[in-house]
Amino acid sequence: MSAYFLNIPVQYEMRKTAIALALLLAACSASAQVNESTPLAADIEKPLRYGAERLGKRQDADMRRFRDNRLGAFIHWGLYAIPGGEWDGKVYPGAAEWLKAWAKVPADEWLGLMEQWNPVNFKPREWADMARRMGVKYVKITTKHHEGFCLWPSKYTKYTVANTPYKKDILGELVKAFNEQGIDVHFYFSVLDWSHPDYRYDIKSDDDAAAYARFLEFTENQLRELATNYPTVKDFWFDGTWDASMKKNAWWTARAEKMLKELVPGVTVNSRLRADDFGKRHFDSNGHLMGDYESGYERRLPDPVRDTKVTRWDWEACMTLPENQWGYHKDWSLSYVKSPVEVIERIVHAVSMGGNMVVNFGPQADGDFRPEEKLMAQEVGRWMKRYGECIYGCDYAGWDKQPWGYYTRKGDDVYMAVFNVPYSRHLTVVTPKNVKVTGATLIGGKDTPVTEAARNEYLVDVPENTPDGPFVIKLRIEDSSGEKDRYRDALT
Ligand code: H76
Repeated sequence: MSAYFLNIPVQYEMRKTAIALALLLAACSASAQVNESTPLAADIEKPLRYGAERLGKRQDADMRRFRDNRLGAFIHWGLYAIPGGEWDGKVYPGAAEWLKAWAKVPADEWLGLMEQWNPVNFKPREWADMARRMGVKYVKITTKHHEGFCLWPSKYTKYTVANTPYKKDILGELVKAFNEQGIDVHFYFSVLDWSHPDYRYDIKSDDDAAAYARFLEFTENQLRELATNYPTVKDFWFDGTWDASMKKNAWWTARAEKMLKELVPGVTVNSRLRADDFGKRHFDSNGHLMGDYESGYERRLPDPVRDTKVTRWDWEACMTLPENQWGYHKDWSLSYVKSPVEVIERIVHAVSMGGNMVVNFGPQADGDFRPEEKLMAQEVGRWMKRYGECIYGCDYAGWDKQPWGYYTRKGDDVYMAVFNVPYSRHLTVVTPKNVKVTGATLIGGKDTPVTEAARNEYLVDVPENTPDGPFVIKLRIEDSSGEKDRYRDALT
């Protein structure tokens, strides 16, 4: 059996053993000269206390569920929804949830917005209905964004929903409503907290160190509170972890992840939380992913041709409809706003490269959604209802990208999600060696002819009477390579 079929941890162990042996031999040899078999420094893994805990993808049931869900929604809801990008009569074009920073509003003045927090049109069951109809399998909710205002009644700060006219536990109501619809709830949590006097951007003195130590204890308390009070939470998605203070306290990031995993068995955690001994983030100093999935693709996606390395790990991207508005902003005319088809394309693009896609909503201060988001949810839902089988549980197909769109794959089913119809009305498919295309069917429609144009090259006719917009063709294939494991390898 070649090393190709061994899973990564085994390879890693073997490599470590080989390195140790080589080092031992080098040390024992009387003339310890540098020669060809002497390992180069670059080949030796740096010992790390706070590096990756695992090599390769997690393959337990909770991780598979996270992965198979594929489509999620983000909800950015906080005090920033009240001013909606406008402060003292001036509209700031930057991200609405950062308005406090753009307009240089002092923390106490900003938190004074709590007196106006009274979302009279907030109907959690309608939110959950909308999410279900859109076809999302999970929702990531901002428990606390950078401003520090908590959507749950945290006992560790006074800046929470409990101390607003609304009073009720928004997070609790949402968890209940989404879970009742079978939708998983993930918690967004910002470590960066503009409301807390002990937060530090960097540690430059003993005083800073003492303050930040108190801050980390506060943060840990809040995380324990969330994990304990809402035990159905499936994921923690950390943000606001990029400051020097956090990089200098990498030990804490490893500890927080460990604590959450002890409190909530199976819970997943994004790479953005983590830093290693050298302050290296997401991937440790040996190049191994920390946390359970990579979370760096924010408002962008990996290139389908150049960046196929992302298929080696789990990852999740997130996107906004405008260029960069997460919280509610009253004026969406200030930037490009994506159409529902563009959202669909990004969902397919992510899945075609083995990733998840999370589409953002920034609810209004009254608890309702703006019309653009309602329309988008409806259009995406309509598409997902017909073509969702090329999304849920699907993965990277490993076939060469073609200009008409994207492949996804589930076992032996290969899907073609077609976004561009060529003038020829023939869709080129180039298969790997030993894989034949034997038929093609429009999802929700009829079979469409396939012609073999050359060895491993097929022309799939654009089906007659395709509906408007992107459509999906399911291919029947014959794989005579006897190496199905190769695909399984690409799909894991
Ligand atoms: C920068 C930044 C934050 N990360 C995104 C997910 C939003 O929460 C944005 O405010």
